[in-house]
Amino acid sequence: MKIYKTLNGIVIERNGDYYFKEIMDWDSFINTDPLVDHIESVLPTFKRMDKDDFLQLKILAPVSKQEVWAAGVTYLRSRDARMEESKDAGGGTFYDKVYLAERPELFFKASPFRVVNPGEHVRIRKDSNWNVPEPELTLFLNNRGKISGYTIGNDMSSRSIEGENPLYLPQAKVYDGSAAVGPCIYVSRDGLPSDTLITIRIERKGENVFDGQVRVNRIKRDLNELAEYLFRECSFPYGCFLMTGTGVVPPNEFTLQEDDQISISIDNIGTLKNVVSS
Ligand code: DO4
Ligand code: MG
Repeated sequence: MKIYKTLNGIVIERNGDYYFKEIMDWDSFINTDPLVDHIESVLPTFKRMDKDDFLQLKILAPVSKQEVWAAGVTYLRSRDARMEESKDAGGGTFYDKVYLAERPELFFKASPFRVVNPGEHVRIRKDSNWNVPEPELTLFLNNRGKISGYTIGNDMSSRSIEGENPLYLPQAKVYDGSAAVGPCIYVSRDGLPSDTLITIRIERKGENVFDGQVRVNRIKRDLNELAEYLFRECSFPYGCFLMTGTGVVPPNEFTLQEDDQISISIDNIGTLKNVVSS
């Protein structure tokens, strides 16, 4: 099942059918545990709607009061790319070490205010000349720290700023329009299959300029372990979103440009589309 936050209320998609309710308390709704059982029990109080009507609704990022966090260097491809971009700054070994370390890299990515809705503009920094999207499976962790659903995240990043000095990570990662999340929260009793595919396409003036993909089972870390580390010394009364790291990095000569269209798809969840602006 998929849960959409829209301007008018909540939509549940189940087996291709759409159900709507004007519920405004998103935070309580998504923190009910177990979420799948809650949705099943309240679905009869929702009104069935046509797909065409659903497509007219303004879909928002599934974020209300939740912080967005991110894990880094969880795939080999990310480790290699960071080691390369930071070699002149002497940062290379940090990434190698964190890839192998017991403690994962976790960083604060965005307050809700900085999260961009599906279809809207993600940004590249004006003081950065090397910018990439990072397509990431994103967990919804409820206020008990349990993985309760899955969505798609784009961890927009400045490679020039992070590469100059790893201590610049917050500036490379956190700025207005640096995170997109959505289009829904996917919930399932069985979680996600381990061979779930993440794909990304970047289009420029109607042409594909980058295509990449990775399967979730290439990740080095267990998803529950990432959640456990995040909740060790942080509480999240409304739950939180955790981007789980990128396994796709465009070649070094690639940088995003204004008006590029980014589409990130993950099996079972859907596609998150955004346009780039500066
Ligand atoms: O270490 C820096 C950030 C890495 C990251 O965002 C990723 O691997 O996805
Ligand atoms: Mg990332």
